[in-house]
Amino acid sequence: MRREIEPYRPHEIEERWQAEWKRLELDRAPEMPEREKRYVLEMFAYPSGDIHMGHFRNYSMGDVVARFERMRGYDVLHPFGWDSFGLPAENAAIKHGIHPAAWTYPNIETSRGTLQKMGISYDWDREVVTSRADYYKFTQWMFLLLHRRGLAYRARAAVNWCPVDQTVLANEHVVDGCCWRHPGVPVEKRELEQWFFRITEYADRLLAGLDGLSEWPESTVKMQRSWIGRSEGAEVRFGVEGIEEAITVFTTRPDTLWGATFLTLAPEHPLTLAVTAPERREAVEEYVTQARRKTDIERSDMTRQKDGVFTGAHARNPATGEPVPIWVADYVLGGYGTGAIMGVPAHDQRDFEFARAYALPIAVVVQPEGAPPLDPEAMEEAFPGEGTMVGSPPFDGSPAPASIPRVIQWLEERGVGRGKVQFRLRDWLISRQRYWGCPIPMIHCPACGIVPVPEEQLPVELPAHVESFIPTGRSPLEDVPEFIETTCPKCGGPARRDPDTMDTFVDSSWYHLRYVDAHNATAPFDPEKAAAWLPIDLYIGGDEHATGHLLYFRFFTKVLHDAGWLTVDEPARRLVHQGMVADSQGDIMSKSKGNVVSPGDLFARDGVDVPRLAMLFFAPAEAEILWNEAGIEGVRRFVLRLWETAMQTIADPRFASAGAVDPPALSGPAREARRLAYRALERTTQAISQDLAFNTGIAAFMEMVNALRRVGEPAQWSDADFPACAEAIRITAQAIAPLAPHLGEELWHRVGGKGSVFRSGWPAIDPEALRRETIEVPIQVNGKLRSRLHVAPDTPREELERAALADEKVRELLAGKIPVRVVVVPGRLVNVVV
Ligand code: ANZ
Ligand code: ZN
Repeated sequence: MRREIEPYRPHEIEERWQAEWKRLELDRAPEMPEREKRYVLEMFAYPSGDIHMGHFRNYSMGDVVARFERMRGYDVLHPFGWDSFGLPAENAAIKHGIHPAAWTYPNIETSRGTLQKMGISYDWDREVVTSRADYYKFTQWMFLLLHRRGLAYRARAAVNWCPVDQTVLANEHVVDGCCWRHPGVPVEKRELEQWFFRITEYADRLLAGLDGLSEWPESTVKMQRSWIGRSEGAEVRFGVEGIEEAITVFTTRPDTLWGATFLTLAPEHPLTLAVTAPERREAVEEYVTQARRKTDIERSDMTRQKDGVFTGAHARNPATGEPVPIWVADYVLGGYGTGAIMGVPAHDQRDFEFARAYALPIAVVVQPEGAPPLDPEAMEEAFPGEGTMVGSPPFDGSPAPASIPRVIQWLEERGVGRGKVQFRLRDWLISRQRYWGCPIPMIHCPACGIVPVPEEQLPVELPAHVESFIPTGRSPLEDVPEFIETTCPKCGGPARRDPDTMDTFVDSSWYHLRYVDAHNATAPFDPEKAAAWLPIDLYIGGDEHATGHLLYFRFFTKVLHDAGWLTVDEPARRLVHQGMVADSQGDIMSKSKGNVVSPGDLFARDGVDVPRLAMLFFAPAEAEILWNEAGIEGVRRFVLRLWETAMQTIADPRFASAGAVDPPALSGPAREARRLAYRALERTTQAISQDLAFNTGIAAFMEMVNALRRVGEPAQWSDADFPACAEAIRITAQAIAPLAPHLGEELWHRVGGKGSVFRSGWPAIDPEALRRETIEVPIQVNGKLRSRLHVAPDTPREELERAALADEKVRELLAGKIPVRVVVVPGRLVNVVV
């Protein structure tokens, strides 16, 4: 007889438990952890519209881990916030003709609502909103700290400038040398006074710290390493005829100095025009103007034809004493090294191509070992390899590049060069001439110069109203007299505030610290709380931040460490990049492609747990997901089957009085179902604590439910099997709870659990139950018992033969001899005849 069972009603279940969790303050982290702590963090969000599938995936993953860690008895900090200043908000506001705040805050409301509906277990009491004065007061505090420590400074810098919009552009907004909004209109470079953070001061430590980040994706560590880009080499000075100053080049191959047959300056090198001969001036100026329009990426493209112009001037090679022509070429970048290079065409491919293009001399100074000598006339490419130094008098016969240290010493003794470590990393330009950002807490006084705003005057509030925030290349704040006009904190005279706002990546460089003490009104955070909660144990977010945010927040951590605010000097122990969410065709979901699935629609149909399980089931954390209906359908069927089986089990009169499991009394299928329940538990434990391959855990639950059904309808389970099957349901209720929280909680209460499942502990694995049932099969050699196999009862003939011959004892006895015959009686015996 089949009983009517209650249907699965996800919406009702979710609403009920979410209210109860709130009442229990399940998601609240204590001020200070009392037990061992776990800090689980997902990158916070730009409040652009509503939560999308990428968010859903990222936050669900973090939530699984946070809930699991709570169940295991840790004090868990799992907070959330909004990266709400910045260009996306401003651009959207311009587009819709509203104030950025009027766009931002309703979006936060909507998105928070969706996250709460999603049941993500955030401690909302610690929410941070970077555009709120209670937060950015301390972003300004951070700026002042950096300034005090000599890490914030002002300098002129060349920025991208769109002549149509009259605005500064980010590098990302320059496409093929033109403004992204105005194809065909070349971007210009403008010199502006800007604020910088001296991140280069930390280049060495940011690099060294990477060695300790063993739980970060290797690819990200590699990207940071090459972004920081440490190069060892030398600076060499070349005197210039007719001018006082020398041209200094940076080279990683000072051992090839004797082969330097020309110098090349970057177009923006300060000496470019100074050295240029009058008759070459026009050509050089024309070239410099052209070069301004290109991005560094275009300029360093190896495949591009290398062009340049001769300045008409010469320098003297300090090693050979020979004059060398000075050229200008845009393959030399102004922002790297010294912005000038020595051209060694025989040993550097770019220089080789350049020399061939302009018929410049090529001098071989390194000969390859055991190969015919290089002939400059016949060479088809540069020889950058190892060899013996030639044509380099004091060093002829020495190995190259192994002699570099000796060459550097030689240069230093003669005062024409020195060893130099060069980093690719540039200082971080943080000022923006935009409205919707954190005001820079600096004051410009005609008498005292640049004066920091005293800490007790923070926050410098962003005026709520500006005439227009449409970018014009100068900050809109300049036109707000109530903001801009102030008094100098030093002399009390009239002064002006700095009109610029900070890059939003400054806001996000320390938000993870604010969470530990989100309501602190007098300090960004209490160092004791930070010491207790940091580092982040698991950080989940996109890999697009590899050389941006993920470098900046390491930098801030080190600065705060040095200033005595943090005990750690790396922010996150473990980093995971969640994979993308694509549609069923494999196209990444995006508004412009029109292939987005809205999480809200999914929840309306299936509730949260089914799409959440599907999301986790589709692929391991770091792989891309192909979101598809068939997959959701499979997960939905599994959930319904589990629900139905659980309800039938509970409805059985034997359920309430079910005794302990008696393993030897179990039928084969029941023993297998029990084993699979423990395997699902084991796999889920591993997945969450190690590889985040949640999909394997969910697959194990699916197998387990199928195995339970193979034991029969619950009403038909034998009295011996019943306790084992009921136990499988009970384990599932707990072990599936991190993955499908509402379902888990509901099942937990239905099977008689007390209190929230998230406070019920994590079920222990019974290794005995995990063991697959095996039988013993004796192995004979020439009829004599020699060893035993432990295999599944239904192991086929071939498998038994293979296993017997692979047996160590048997192999010893055979000593390489090939058996005449192998007799196999499945389930009984193997006899090897030699
Ligand atoms: C002479 C030479 C000879 C070089 C040779 C290489 C091989 P990394 O490893 O990237 O640091 N270089 C220096 N400054 C540059 C700039 N601003 N723009 C473009 N190229 C620049 O590479 C350093 C090498 O890149 C330097 O060593 C210099 O070329 C070039 F057989 O100097 B070399
Ligand atoms: Zn003053």
